[in-house]
Amino acid sequence: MSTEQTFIAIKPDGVQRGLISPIISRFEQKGFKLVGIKLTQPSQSLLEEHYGDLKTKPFFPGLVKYMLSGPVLAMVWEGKNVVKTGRVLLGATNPADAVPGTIRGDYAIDVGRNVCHGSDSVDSAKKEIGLWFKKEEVVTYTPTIFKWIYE
Ligand code: IDP
Ligand code: MG
Repeated sequence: MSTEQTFIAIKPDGVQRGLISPIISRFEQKGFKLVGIKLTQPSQSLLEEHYGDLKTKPFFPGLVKYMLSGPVLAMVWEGKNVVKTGRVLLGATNPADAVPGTIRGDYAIDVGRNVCHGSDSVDSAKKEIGLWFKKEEVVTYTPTIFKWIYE
């Protein structure tokens, strides 16, 4: 059984717009396992570290302000290829390029209000999970339906 994990977050606009349940549903219905979840107001320093790679981008101050504008639903999802497939479920960064059927394709218009975040590699997932979650906040269990999801 794959224990690959990814960090998925519903950004402040997604929380404010009532998109928590439809976004969670897509990951649940796909067959991925939820192993960590919390509604949290991230600090500026956490966000600056989370988006550290984008520090030099012109949109960085606006991105941090956007992410500070309200609570974020932080989650850890687990399963086979969950990092890559999680990004497919989210859709392209710019919702204008995100195909219908993806979260950003269905629920967003502007890149600066793209409702969700997903780790872009297994390494960044590990880093992000460590940043947003304490070790004891991520659980281990085996769903009884797994034999109907994995061959
Ligand atoms: P990702 O979220 O799909 O991984 P990144 O390139 O890592 O995309 O950018 C992080 C976030 O920064 C995006 O999700 C989006 O909210 C924001 N962002 C990226 N590019 C732009 C831009 O050109 N203008 C405004 N915000 C942007
Ligand atoms: Mg990214």
